[in-house]
Amino acid sequence: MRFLRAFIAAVALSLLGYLAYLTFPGLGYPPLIVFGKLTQLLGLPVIFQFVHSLFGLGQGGKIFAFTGVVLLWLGGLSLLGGALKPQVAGLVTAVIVVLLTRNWPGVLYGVVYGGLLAALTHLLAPREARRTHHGATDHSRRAATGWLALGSVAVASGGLATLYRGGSQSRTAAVGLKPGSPLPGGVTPVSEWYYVSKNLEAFDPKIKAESWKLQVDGLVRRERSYTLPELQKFEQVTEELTLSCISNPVGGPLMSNGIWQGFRLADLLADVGLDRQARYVLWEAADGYTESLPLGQALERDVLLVTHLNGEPLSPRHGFPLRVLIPGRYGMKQPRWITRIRLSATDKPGYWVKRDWSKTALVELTSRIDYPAETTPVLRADGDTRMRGISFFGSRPVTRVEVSTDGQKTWKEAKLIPPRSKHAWTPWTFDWSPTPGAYEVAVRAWSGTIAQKPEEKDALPEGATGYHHFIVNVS
Ligand SMILES: Nc1nc2c(c(=O)[nH]1)N[C@H]1C(S)=C(S)[C@@H](COP(=O)(O)O)O[C@H]1N2
Ligand SMILES: [Mo]
Repeated sequence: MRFLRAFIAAVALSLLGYLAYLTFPGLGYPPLIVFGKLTQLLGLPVIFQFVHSLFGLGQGGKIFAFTGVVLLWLGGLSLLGGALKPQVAGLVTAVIVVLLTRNWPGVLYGVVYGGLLAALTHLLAPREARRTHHGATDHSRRAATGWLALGSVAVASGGLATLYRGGSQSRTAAVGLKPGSPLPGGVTPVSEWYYVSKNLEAFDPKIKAESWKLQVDGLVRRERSYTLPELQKFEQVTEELTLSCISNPVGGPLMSNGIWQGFRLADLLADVGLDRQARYVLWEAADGYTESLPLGQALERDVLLVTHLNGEPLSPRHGFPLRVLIPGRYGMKQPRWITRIRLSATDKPGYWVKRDWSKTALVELTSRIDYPAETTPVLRADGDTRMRGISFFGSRPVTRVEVSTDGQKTWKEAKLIPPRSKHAWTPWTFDWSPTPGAYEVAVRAWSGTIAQKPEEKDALPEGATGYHHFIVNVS
């Protein structure tokens, strides 16, 4: 009973704390802080491999980890609240939360938790017990009612604040592709676009255009910040470009192709002027993600800062309001939700680089069979047997694709569909007329004399290599 009571108080405390965090992000949120520490571990190669072997790709492992943190947090608080007097439990909670958040308002957690515990103790006490200590009960009942009233006011205002925040995201008009107009072939709709984040999705930054600014500073002539409308003075550029996650296995789903719109980083850097000592561009994002790029590479004309994907402003999950695009690199080199660009004389390794992933993250030549799909590898001999897929090598051209349908004994050339941009993947088709039976299909590509690497290598640390191959059953 004591522990159930404490559990209810702990849940209420967590909800209040979360609403307070939504309203005042500066306060921090203890379960999130613990989770943040944990995801740093999740990024470590050994643990990363292990978690992915258990949960597959994508966010599954993170959701599991976050659930664990929440249970630990609620369980710990329930133990405290169940075993100790409300005042003492409140005091211990205050100390823990202040240490976690490194923020004095954390004391409030202790006060609210102690109050909730005291209030619930009273409300859930048996009637006889109340009657025997009449004088004291009246007093503590009033106190309990006060605590509950205060709690509901906090919940209500937090809820209103959340609604307000959700509704007020204003966006700039779409340029380039008209919104809702059909996408050219091979372009991935935003709704199907792959998604990878160091954060749990619910805690990705949700940025309001009005309060967002891009700070450009460090070794520049004129430090300054830009609002979103101010960035529109730069010449607008539209580019089709394929993005792939470095942890995508050969044939995997973490690769998409889109039409991006934005402006050149070089134009922005010219606007602030560069100091002679500047050697590196250091990016910072609203979620604490960091990355870097040597200045020489950053000044190339196809390094973009983009505001739109497929004719729409970036969605919150894909980086609203501004993300970096560096052709030829895996996604990890290209921060979303950027808030600051700092010019520096020295390098500062990025978020994943510090966790032993590739420093340059140059994409490997890779090929994927999309039809028949590896997940439903069945075909009808009298149906559609035309194989389809893509090959991709960053900004380098794919010049030849070969398909095998006999377990890599013989190979035949596939037909390439020329890409509209040198940064986009190359779609291909392959016609065959199989009779019923089982076939091991495979694909490989060339870029001039460079052949796709046949060695089956894991994504860590430089990106996966090997041929995409699986068995297809033809009926
Ligand atoms: N701020 C920030 N930017 C980020 C990341 C992140 O966690 N935070 N993840 C990177 C990684 S690993 C990839 S693969 C791409 C994924 O972008 P997408 O989810 O829009 O496809 O974003 C990159 N940029
Ligand atoms: Mo990634």
